[in-house]
Amino acid sequence: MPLLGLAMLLAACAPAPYGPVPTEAQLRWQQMEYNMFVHFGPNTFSGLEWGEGTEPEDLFCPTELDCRQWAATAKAAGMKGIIITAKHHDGFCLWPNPESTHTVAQSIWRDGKGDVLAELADACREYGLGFGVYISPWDRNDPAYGTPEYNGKYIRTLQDVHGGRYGAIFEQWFDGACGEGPGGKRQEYDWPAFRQAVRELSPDAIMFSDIGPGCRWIGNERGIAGETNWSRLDTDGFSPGRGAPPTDTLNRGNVNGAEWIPGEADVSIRPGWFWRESENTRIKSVEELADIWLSSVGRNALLLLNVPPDTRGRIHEADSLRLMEFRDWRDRVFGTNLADGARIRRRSHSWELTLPEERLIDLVQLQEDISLGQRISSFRVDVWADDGWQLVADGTTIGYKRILPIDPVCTRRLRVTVTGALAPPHLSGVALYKNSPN
Ligand code: FUL
Repeated sequence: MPLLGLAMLLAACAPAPYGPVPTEAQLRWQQMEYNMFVHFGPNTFSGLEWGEGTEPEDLFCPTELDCRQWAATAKAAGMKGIIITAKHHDGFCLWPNPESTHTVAQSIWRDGKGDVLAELADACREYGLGFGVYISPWDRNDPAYGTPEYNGKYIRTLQDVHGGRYGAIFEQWFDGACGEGPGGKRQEYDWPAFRQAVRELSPDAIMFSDIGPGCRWIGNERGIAGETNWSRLDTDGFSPGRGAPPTDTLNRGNVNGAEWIPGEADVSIRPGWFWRESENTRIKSVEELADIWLSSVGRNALLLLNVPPDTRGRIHEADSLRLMEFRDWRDRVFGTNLADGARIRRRSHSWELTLPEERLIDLVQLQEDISLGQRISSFRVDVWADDGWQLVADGTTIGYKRILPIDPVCTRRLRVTVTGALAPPHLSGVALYKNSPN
């Protein structure tokens, strides 16, 4: 049976949904797989990672801002969306936020008439990319920070961005950081009200935070999801930031978690989140990015790769070159599915593939139909060698996508066996690839 038949057979007899399942928006989000994170603001010009909030507005002055170049780069890199730091912890707003006096409107840039969000939202529309925003609740500039008044200002800030003038927003990034404001005080964040404000205006926006509700932080800033990674999480009694679940829980999810909250793995292509001249030569290699890919997208997470624009307001040549080299790697490896033309036989909980001829493989990709929930808790992969099955990989979760590196093996027959599942397993895809160049 050809591969088309394989997908059909794998999907035959769809079982009933089990446990929490993704919303349509979460399903679409998961399928994006790979998005661009953009850290841009006064820190781009000061070299700081966390601005003090006292920087003069005129510090922000990109000489050749070109959001179309960011979008063109993201598109060519194979990304599906861009999330920008509309407001980082220093409080500076990249749009003329009426709630703040620390914005592009008070800066010398374009005589105070500029709006980075408008320019980026337009560019994303033009290139068919999703447009998302990071709006930091922690604000080191706002004098009201640390008082009840601030929560209202923050909510109106969210409403200003989500109110429609930038079109649809696919993701709202809530950073959990909660440091001191200008008065030395910390804020008690009103998370339910923050979420409510976004939900009312952007019902389809995926809300990121340590505990969702749309997607969760993966527990580190290295882009590495757990080998076991459930898209389910228990959030009762937890809050974003200091009240978050332990990072290893965020990394792996909860096997019987009450809510569907898949993981998002954020990492920077450079050592820092913001651009610095001195880091132009410290961009992650294709090998490092490939490892990150296999450990994020390949472990049931979405990869959010930060590519910070420089003081011109352009993505630096060195970063875009690396993004294209990384895309070449993915095209080379994932462009040819070596399971093409395979015959498949299903026996109880195993799927046996017979390839048209012996093929050299070193990556096995498995997928579950997550629209029915995440069900598989353990599996093994064997290949036929000489006169018996030989184990080449085993693991726990699969989820939307699992890519398993294996020692290179030349084989015609491969078997995937589900050895543990919370409910009848439902594999939706098996693909085979070769990464090593020989
Ligand atoms: C962190 C922030 O403190 C960093 O500056 C950066 O924005 C990162 C993505 O999230 O919590």
